[in-house]
Amino acid sequence: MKVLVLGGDGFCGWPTSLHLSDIGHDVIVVDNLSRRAIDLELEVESLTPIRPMGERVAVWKELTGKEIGFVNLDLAKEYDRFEQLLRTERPDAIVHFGEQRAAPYSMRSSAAKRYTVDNNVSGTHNVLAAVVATGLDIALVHLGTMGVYGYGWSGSAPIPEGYLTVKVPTPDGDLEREILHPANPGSVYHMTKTLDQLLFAFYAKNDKLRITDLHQGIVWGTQTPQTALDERLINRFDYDGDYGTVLNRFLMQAAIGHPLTVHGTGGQTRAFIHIRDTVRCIQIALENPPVAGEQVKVFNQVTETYRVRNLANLISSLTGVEVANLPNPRQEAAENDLNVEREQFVKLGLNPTLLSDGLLEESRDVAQKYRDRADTSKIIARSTWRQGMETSPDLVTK
Ligand code: NAD
Ligand code: USQ
Repeated sequence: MKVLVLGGDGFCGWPTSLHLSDIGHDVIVVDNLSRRAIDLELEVESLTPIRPMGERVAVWKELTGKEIGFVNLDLAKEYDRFEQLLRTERPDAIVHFGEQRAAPYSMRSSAAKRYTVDNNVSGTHNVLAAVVATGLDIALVHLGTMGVYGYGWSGSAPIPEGYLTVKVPTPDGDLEREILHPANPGSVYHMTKTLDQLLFAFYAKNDKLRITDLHQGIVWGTQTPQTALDERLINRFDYDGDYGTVLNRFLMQAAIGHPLTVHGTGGQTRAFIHIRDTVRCIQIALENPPVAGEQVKVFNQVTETYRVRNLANLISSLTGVEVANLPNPRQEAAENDLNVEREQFVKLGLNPTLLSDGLLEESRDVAQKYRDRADTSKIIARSTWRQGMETSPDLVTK
């Protein structure tokens, strides 16, 4: 099938584009390279030396003979160009990764909050409006987040895959209804994902668009079989306080001997998935779209849950690097349990990659290889959820 990968230059989008191309799909990446621009703004670079998009697709063609198209386009600002692109290319499916995805970045200033809302909500709405305007039958797969559910709202009850069955009391007895799980975002970024959910619900109902929303956990790892084929195809590895996510940060910190930066007690429990499983899940979602008129299909794209301090202790025991308990720059529950339903992907053939499968070492080796590219002054998270919150000073690197 022909697939547009929106945000296909990013951490999840690039390996997904390669995977889909590898299995025979006709892939076109649409990306405005805003993530690379934010690196310049933050004066930080991916730990791995990612190549420009033009070189990436040229190397892929050189190695495999397969072509990946690239269109530099801003989804939030260039609606007409995007609609025209759909009319010209007539894709069978769209995978939508193209949003500002860092919670700390979304909280760092009024400008970053407004940018995140404008970019994510307008971009997603433009995609939906353009699909309707063209009248094409395009299945949309969107990357959402586990963070739409919030943490601890329903105690230890399992988080369902998108929908919750509730009982509404009436004089004639209880009515059973299925509703979208209540939204409980913990950052402006996560809030944009809860707004996306409403846009999807409306367009699935009103225009019978076929939409799948993947509520993905924190992605860890770097390489997939395709990105590992040649150093020029290497995937991005974010380690800085805004874009680096917790497990990859700990692996990078261990590789350079930096104390592991646990926020608070580390009692936060979060959901995780390896990048190799992300690309498989996207493939599965593309192969199992909803039919027209069906409600938005929601999958929890998660393979394991871990408490942050347990991850830190695991990596510390493997590497001997000490654990530092730092003031938490975020406003979040200090301790929470997380029980997530995740049967759908497994039933459809996902064979989960677990932390115990030996890939922790692979990611640490990648970090070790590029350790000289690390700027240790960028490691501590300095974006706070409210003014006046404390952050840690830089920690000395051994
Ligand atoms: P990323 O920042 O590496 O990639 C996003 C890509 O989208 C970038 O290449 C960026 O340039 C592009 N983009 C952003 N706004 C755009 C616009 N207006 N027009 C065109 N392109 C635009 O992020 P990622 O880690 O690859 O995440 C991809 C998606 O998956 C995001 O939507 C994110 O919310 C979701 N997700 C990521 C994780 C994770 O741990 N990385 C976890 C759960 C969900
Ligand atoms: N944390 C630490 N130390 C660190 C970094 C983070 O203790 O050095 C803690 C945070 O305080 C938080 C948890 O680890 O409690 C997770 O933080 P994170 O930065 O790894 O993940 P998060 O901000 O939730 O965002 C990431 C992606 C986002 C995606 C989300 C999935 O950036 O795009 O939506 O994971 S989820 O968490 O399931 O909502």
